[in-house]
Amino acid sequence: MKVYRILASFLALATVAAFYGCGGSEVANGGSSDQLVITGNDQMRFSPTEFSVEAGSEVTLVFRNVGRMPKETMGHNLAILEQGTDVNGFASAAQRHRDNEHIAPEMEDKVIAATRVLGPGEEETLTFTAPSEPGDFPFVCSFPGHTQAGMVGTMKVE
Ligand SMILES: [Cu+2]
Repeated sequence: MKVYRILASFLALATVAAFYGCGGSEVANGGSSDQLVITGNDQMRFSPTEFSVEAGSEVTLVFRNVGRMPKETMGHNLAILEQGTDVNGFASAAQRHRDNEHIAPEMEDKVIAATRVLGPGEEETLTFTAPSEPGDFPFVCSFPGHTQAGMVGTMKVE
């Protein structure tokens, strides 16, 4: 599976550590320093809002919801979109598709890679091949209202 999920925010760190310890999974805090990690927070912001990848390379990206608010009202996803996608149009179409992780099925062809909607403390690892042509590719959180509120960023393909 490309998708890897960790639970848990409100649990003690020790519990989380125990999970890492027994799960044998590769993603953990304190892992390799060159790991690409993007966070989303309760203020509806990504950090960083820009990152670069090499054209055609295999990219591993961890998206982590570092907020505390409930998923139902402050869930976040991260969807990397094709160059030139109208991000507000994409987000508007996504609004009513809660059962599809807030991705409109008719716009899935615009999606290079996307996580599911994550609750507080959750994270997901995406693995995908970067586009072969250089350029700026938008990424958004398509949870209702978030793109419009500025939860957007840019993946630079170099
Ligand atoms: Cu969001």
